Amino acid sequence: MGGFLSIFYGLFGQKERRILILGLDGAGKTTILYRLQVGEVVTTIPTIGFNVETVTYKNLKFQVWDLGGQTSIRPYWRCYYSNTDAIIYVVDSVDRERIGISKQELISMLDEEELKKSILLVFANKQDCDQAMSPAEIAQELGLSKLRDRKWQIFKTSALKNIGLEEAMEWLVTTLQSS
Ligand SMILES: Nc1nc2c(ncn2[C@@H]2O[C@H](COP(=O)(O)OP(=O)(O)OP(=O)(O)O)[C@@H](O)[C@H]2O)c(=O)[nH]1
Ligand SMILES: [Mg+2]
Repeated sequence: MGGFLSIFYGLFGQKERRILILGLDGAGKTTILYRLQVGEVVTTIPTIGFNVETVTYKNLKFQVWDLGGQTSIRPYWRCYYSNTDAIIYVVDSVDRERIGISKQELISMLDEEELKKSILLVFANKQDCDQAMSPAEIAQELGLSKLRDRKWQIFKTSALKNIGLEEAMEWLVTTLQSS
């Protein structure tokens, strides 16, 4: 019985879920990755390429990919799309000027066949800043209410002050388990 159980858990229990963290450069993706992994704020430099780490939350293992968000790197995002369980799309809530570009990148990404079944979490990040747009404003700007056939949720986050990340992971775990 013990042997059977361990084979069972080996096959199913420890399956790593694949998460992509995407968003424009400077939105806070790498800061979020390491906040999730080591629970601390690390000093980052702009990501050229990617970072990948294993994050464990509530006995679930996640393989989390953080991709560089600079204009010249965005065309490579699609190389990482296959088998993605969830996308964390990070928005710099202070960056009003580029919210339209952020929307375009989000919409073209969600159009991709390989991501049709991926869950979407939008992080309205940098909420510790005075000038931050509210999650409602960001949801409106990104046109989230128009999304069809997609499980999505927006979260108010600050990677710097550790706001909202726990709540987002909780929603992710619940949503993954119910799908
Ligand atoms: N105030 C504030 N600053 C943040 C927050 N999250 C990240 N930052 C800062 O934003 C800057 C960019 O953060 P990164 O995590 O490197 O951004 P990125 O999205 O990985 O950027 P690329 O790798 O270029 O795509 C850094 O100076 C971070 O300290 C936050 O919640 N609040
Ligand atoms: Mg980065």
